[in-house]
Amino acid sequence: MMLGSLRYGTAVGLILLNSLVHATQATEEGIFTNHLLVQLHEGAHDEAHQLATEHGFQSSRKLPFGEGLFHFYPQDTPQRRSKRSLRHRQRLEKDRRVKNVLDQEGFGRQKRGYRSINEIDVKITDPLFSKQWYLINTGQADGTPGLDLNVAEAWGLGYTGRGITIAIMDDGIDYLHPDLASNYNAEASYDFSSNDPYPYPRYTDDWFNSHGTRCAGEVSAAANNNICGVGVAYNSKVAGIRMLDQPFMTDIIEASSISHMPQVIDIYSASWGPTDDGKTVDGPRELTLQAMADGVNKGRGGKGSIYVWASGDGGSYDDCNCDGYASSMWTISINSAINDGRTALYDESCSSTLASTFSNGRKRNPEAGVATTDLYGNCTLRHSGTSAAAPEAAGVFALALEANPNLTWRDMQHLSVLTSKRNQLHDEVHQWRRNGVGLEFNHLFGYGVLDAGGMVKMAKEWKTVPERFHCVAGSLQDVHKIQSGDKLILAISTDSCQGKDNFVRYLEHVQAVITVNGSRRGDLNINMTSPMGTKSILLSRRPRDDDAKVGFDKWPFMTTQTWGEDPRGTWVLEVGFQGNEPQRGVLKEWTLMLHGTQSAPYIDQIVRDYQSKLAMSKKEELEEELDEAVERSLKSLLSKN
Ligand SMILES: *[C@@H]1O[C@H](CO)[C@@H](O)[C@H](O)[C@H]1NC(C)=O
Ligand SMILES: *[C@@H]1O[C@H](CO)[C@@H](O)[C@H](O)[C@H]1NC(C)=O
Ligand SMILES: *[C@@H]1O[C@H](CO)[C@@H](O)[C@H](O)[C@H]1NC(C)=O
Ligand SMILES: *[C@@H]1O[C@H](CO)[C@@H](O)[C@H](O)[C@H]1NC(C)=O
Ligand SMILES: [Ca+2]
Ligand SMILES: [Ca+2]
Repeated sequence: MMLGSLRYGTAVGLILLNSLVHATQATEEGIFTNHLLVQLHEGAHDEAHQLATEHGFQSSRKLPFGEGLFHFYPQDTPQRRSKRSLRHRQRLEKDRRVKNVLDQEGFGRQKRGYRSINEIDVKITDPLFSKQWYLINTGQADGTPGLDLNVAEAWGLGYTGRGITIAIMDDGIDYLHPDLASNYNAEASYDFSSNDPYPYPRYTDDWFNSHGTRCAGEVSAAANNNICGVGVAYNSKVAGIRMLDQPFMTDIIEASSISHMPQVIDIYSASWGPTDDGKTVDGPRELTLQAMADGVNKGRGGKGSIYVWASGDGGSYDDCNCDGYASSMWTISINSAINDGRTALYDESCSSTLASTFSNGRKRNPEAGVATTDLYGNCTLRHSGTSAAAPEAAGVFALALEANPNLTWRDMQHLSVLTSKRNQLHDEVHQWRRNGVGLEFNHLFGYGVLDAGGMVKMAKEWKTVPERFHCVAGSLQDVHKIQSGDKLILAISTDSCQGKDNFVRYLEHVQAVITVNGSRRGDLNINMTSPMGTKSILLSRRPRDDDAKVGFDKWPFMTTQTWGEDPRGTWVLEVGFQGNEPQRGVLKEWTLMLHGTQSAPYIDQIVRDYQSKLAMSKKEELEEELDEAVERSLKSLLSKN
């Protein structure tokens, strides 16, 4: 590692100067080994071995650097000692052949990406804690060690969600559960399914309504009460918003839920959406859209409600850009990885996903699921789906909000982009790529897995990002025919409203509002490439979607993949059909909407980001990659500003 080798080089230089100042300073914990660094006078080099054995060492080894430096090593293996062996050393120092003697201090270096649970200083005794591999992954249930939310680091810094309220919008919460009761925020809870203040789940024999209770435990289950496990933010408050348990959803119920007590509730977690049947295209209706807009603009005293959304369980047959909740700019859409870093079989991919957390493994191992609270005071090891992933993210965001309550809804997205990690995530279908400012992303996992430690550290020092602007970069409204084997390619050249008040120079979200139909909607496939060369797959093939009438009507496809880029230049849209049968269709509109800032979002903090990225990384290679990525984005931010 860079730091280690630097320090080593310095130490040798100091010895040659006969200065011991720094060397002793580094001995923080007073660990002395029985290895000595011995400098011999010229002419005595050949006698090193003899000298070593005379003084009780096993042998000596000439070091390839420095002048006349030898390593005197002992008979036994290195040991931790709290006292120097002074007698040995003094005898050696008095020998006329010896010019200088220096103890070798012992210090810690850890293999990156691996931590033993014993090395992590978390004092949690709850019975299921060791099964919560998504919190601390030591390889339980055949998982990959180190592949976790890195909550231990955030907890170690003192952040446990204190003072933050997360609402679980779901089928209710068993608020009498002994692991949830102490963290339950009754005032902020409500039952919109039956219009009363008690969102208790309705009983069914098959425990169908256990979803909300399981999600609540992932966020706010209490620590050290000897019950189940712990939540990601185990000192946070959890509110229950029961809204899924009635025959039909209505716009009023949705809108009421996501706008419930926005000055008390900080984070709303939703693990639901339009049917994941691979053929539905649906999103929030009028009231709900208005409620969301109000939430991000006025919630939390104007800093904005944080909406966390599960990206969907439709698997490779679905595309979460067809889910208007997950693909909204106002929600943070979260996908899931399993405990060995692969995608879950039910994961949908799309360009609007921002980051990922964890859900149950593909393996049969019964402990590879998500351990959490269950109905009627029970615990479970089997919570699953992207349903399980969104509350974990809500918990991580609660930790970040505790670290810095000033974070806006956009700050939270920027922090997610900057601190999420590729770690050991592996998508067999889509490559990891870098966008035009060097940020690494994946079409399914977004910017990677959330890193609670990295997030709270960056959150603590974070300065609110500059004002957001919106620019309509262009709108093509001519009718274009599309048919199989002959894809349509369109271009919009834009200056991104430069010279106007609403100039957007550094991108956050990009929306492509598209009206298109086809003889088979599911065979449609749309890509969009930014001026800096980042291709977002706006719509993948959905083999089960056989709509031949409705198509997409002014549908806002969204991408987060061009985050930080300069939008000026030519955007290219490619529309085609995939699949075996010949299809035809018509595109009637492509409107390109750019959202972002005029001034560089991280100009005040990018240097610090650069350092914390290095400090936070778990693997050396990752550090180097991030190093380059941040350097590149720094360069581009500076040169183009
Ligand atoms: C749930 O808890 C109740 C009460 O402690 C217990 O009787 C029951 O067996 C548990 N059910 C399951 C499925 O674990
Ligand atoms: C939050 O904002 C207030 C007012 O601007 C400021 O005094 C405080 O230091 C900020 N807190 C953090 C953690 O940045
Ligand atoms: C698509 O829209 C065009 C123009 O409105 C219409 O003529 C055509 O029939 C539609 N095609 C399908 C498959 O619905
Ligand atoms: C979109 O991109 C994907 C992945 O690179 C590619 O397989 C597909 O053919 C592209 N589709 C169009 C219409 O360009
Ligand atoms: Ca507990
Ligand atoms: Ca879906």
